[in-house]
Amino acid sequence: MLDVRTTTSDAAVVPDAPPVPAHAAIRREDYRPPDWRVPEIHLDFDLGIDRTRVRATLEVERNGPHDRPLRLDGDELAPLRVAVDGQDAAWRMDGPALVIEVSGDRAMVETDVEIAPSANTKLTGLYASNGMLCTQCEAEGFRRITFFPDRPDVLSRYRVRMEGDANAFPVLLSNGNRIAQGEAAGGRHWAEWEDPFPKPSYLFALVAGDLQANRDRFTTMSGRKVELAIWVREADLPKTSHAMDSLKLAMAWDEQVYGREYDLDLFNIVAVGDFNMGAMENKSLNIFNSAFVLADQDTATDADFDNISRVVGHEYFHNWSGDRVTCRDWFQLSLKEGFTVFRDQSFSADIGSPPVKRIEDVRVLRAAQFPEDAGPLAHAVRPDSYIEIGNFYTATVYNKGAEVIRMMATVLGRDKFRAGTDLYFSRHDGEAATCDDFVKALEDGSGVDLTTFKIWYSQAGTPKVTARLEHDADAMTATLHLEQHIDPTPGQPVKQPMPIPLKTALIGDASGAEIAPEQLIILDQPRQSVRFDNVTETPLLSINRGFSAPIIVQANRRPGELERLAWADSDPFARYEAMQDLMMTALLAGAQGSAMDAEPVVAAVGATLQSNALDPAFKAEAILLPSETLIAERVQVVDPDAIHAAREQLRTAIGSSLRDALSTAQRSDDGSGDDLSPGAKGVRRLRSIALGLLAAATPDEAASLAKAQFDRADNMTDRQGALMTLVSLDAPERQGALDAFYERFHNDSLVLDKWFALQAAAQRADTVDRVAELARHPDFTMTNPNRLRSLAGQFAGNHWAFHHPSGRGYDFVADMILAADAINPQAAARLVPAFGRWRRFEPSRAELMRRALEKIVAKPGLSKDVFEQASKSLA
Ligand code: B3K
Ligand code: ZN
Repeated sequence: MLDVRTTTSDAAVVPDAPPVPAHAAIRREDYRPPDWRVPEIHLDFDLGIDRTRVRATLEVERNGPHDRPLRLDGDELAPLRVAVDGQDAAWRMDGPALVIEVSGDRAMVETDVEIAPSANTKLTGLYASNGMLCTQCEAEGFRRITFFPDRPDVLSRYRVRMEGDANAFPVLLSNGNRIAQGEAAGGRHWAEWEDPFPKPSYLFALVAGDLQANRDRFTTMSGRKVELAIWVREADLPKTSHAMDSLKLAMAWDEQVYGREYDLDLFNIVAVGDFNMGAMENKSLNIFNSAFVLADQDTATDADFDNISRVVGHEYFHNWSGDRVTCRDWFQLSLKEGFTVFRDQSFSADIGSPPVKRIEDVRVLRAAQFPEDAGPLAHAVRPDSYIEIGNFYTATVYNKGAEVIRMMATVLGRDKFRAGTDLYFSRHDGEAATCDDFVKALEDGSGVDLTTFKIWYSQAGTPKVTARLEHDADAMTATLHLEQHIDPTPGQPVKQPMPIPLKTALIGDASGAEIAPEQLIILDQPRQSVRFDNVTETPLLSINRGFSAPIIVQANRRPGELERLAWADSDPFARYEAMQDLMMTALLAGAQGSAMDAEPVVAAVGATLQSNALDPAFKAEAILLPSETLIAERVQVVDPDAIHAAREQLRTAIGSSLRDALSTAQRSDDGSGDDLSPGAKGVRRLRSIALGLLAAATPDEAASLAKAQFDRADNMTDRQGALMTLVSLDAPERQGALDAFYERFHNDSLVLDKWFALQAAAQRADTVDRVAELARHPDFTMTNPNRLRSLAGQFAGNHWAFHHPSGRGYDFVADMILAADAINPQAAARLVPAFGRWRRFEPSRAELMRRALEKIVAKPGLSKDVFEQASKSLA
C-alpha cells in the first residue's frame, strides 16, 4: 500500500507506482545510475540511548535529464519535517521510502527523524550496546538512521555534528577529522567531524560512549604522522596491544606490497560487544566485534590472536580496496571483499607461515564454500539477483572471490599483478567500480588478456577436474589427460568450461626428486592433454600445487602413489593434500560400509610426526582428519552415524598405533604461553590434536592427560584444547573442568562464548539435549550475536550431533532461527544454510530437515532474510 501524504495543500503528488510485491528480488541487469546525486551531506545528531533525533541536510543534484522525483530510502523511519530549499515541502511515502518532488536540478533537502537506538535489536543502523551508541550501515543500515539514496554509487562528503550527555558519552567519534568541539548547556557537549573523502553511505559511522583509547602513532612512507587509537571500555585496555601491533604491521605491509599509504591524520578502531559480524571498514572509524580486538594470553587462543591480525588487516586494507575505490552496486560486493580477503590472506601468510596459512585458507574454503557452491544456495561470485543483500556476505563472495583474484595473480606473476592493481587504484580512485573494471585494470596494467577468467565471476559451482597420468617408459614421456566438469547449479543448468590454472610437477617415484619442474598448465577446454619429456623414472603426479585453483581434483592414482607423495612432494600443500586424500580414501570406504584400510594413513601420520624436517604447525595440519561435513560432501547418500563411526574408527587406529609419538607431541614443553611465534603456536596446536587422537584410543588415560593439561595451562590455547577433548568424553574430569572454566571466566563474555561453544561442539550422543539446556542457561541470550553463534551456530556445524536421528537437533535450530528472527534477522538467517543439503541425506533425515525448513517458511511475519534462505533451500 502506498502511504500518500502531503504537508502543503498545493503540493504536487506523484502518481502511484504499482505496489512492490513482498520480498521481491533485485536483479543485477536492472542496474541504472542514480537519478539524483548527493555531493554533500550534513548530519546533526541529538544523541540519546532511547531517542536520537537526526536532522539531515542533503545537497542534491539531478543526474542527467529526467523528471523523476527524489526518492530517499528509509527503513522504519517517519519524517517529522521535510524541507526543500528552506521551505516545507510536499512529500509522500512509497512503502518505506520518502518521495519528494524537486523542481530544479539542484536543491537543499532537509529531513528530521527520531530513532530509538535501544530498541534496535537488528544491530544495523544506529543502536545501543552496553551503554554506548554505535552504527553499522553496510549494506543498507544508513536508511535506518536517515532518509537517503542508500546505494553505494552515491558518494558524498560528510559533515557530522553530534551532541549528547557528556557523562554518558564522553567520547564522540565519526569519520574523518574532528573540526570542532565544545560544551553545551545541561551537562552536554558536542563535536563536529568532517570527512574530506567522498564516500557511500554504507561507510558512514558514529560512536558515542564512555571509552578509553590505546593510542599509538604510525609514520607513513611519505612521512605523514597518523594518530592511531583503539577505543574500548577502560577495563579492556590491557587487551588491545595485539590489535595495535597488527594495525601497524598492516599499514606497513600495504605500503610495501601494494604501495598503498594511509590518507588521513587519524585512524580509529572501536570495539563493540554486540555486533553482527567480524568488523566494519567505515572510513577512518573501523568498528569491530570485540572478539576481533581483545586478547591476552589468559583469555584468547592462538587462533584468536591470528584472527585479530587477519581482521584488523582486512578492515585496514579496505581503506583502499573498498573505501577509496568502492562498489557500483551490491552485486559487485566481491570487488572489495574478494580482493580484500586475498590481501588479508597474503598479509597473514607474510607475518606467519605461508604454507600453513594456505592450508588453513583451503580448509575454510572447503568447509564453507564448497558445500555452498554445491547446494541450493549456490550463487556466482558476482550474483545475478538477491532478495536480501545481507544474505550474500558469503564464503562464495568472500573466499571464492579471493581465489579468483589469486588465480589471476598467479597467471600474471608478482610484478604484472602489481602493475594491474596500481592501475586499478589510480584509475578508479574516488569511484564506484565493477568487477569488470577490476579485471580490465589488471589487463591494461599487465598487458595480459584475462577475458576468459571473467567466467569465474558469473558461473557458480566448483569445477571437478579428473586427471590421469600415462607413463611411457620406453619413450621417456608422460602424458597428463585432464577433463573438467561442473554440475548444474540453481538457474545455471548448462556450464561452460573455465580457465583453470594448475601448478603441476612430476616427482620421481624412486628418487623423490622433481623430475619435471613445476609448470603452470591452464586447463581451459573440456578436455586437454599435456606431454612431459625426459621422464626418466616412474612419475608421481603433483597437481594443483599450492591449491592454484579452487577446484576438486579427482586423480587416478596408482597404489602407493599418495603414500609416496605424502612423504616426498616438494610442495608443502601438495604433501598435505596427499595426506588428506589418503585419509579420505579410508574414511569413504568406512562410511560406505566397506572395510577400512587404516594402515596407509597410520604409516603416513607416523612418518609425519617423526619427521625432523617438518615444523609442528605443519604436522598439526597434516595429521588433522577431514571433518565429517567434508566426508558428507563426498558420499552419495549421507548417513551421519556411519560417517561418524568411520572417522572414530580411523582416529582410534591412529591413536592406538602411534601412542608414543602422540604422547611425545602432547607432552612437549616447548613454547611457553606468552610466546606467539609460529613455532610455539605450532607446538600448542599439535599438542591438542595429539591429545584428541589419544582420547580416541585410550579415553580414560587421555582424560587424565587432558585434565593435567587443563590445570597446568598458562594460556587459553592449551586450556581450550584440553577442554575440547574432555567435553566429548564420559570421564569424571569432564564436569569439574567445565565448572572450573565457568567459575573463572563467567564474567568475561568472550570467554564465556567459548564455554558455550565447546559444549555445543562436543562429540556426544547427548549434545542435542545439552544444547537445549544451555539455551535456558541464565547467561544465554539471543540478543548478542556472538552468544547465539557460540551455541546455535556451533551446534548446527556439529555434524553428528545436529543430525541426530530423532530430528531434535533440527527442531532446536529451527526454533532458534524463528526466535532469533524476531530480534535480529541477519543473525537468524545465518543459521539456515545448515539445512541446505537436506536432499543428500538418507530419507528419514532428509524428510525431517525438509519439514524444519517448511516450518520456518510458514511462520507469519518472517523476515526477508530468513525467508530467502529457507525458501531457496526448499526449492
Ligand atoms: N564489509 C563488512 C561486512 C558488512 C556485512 C554487512 N551485512 C566487513 C568486512 O567484510 O570487512
Ligand atoms: Zn571485508
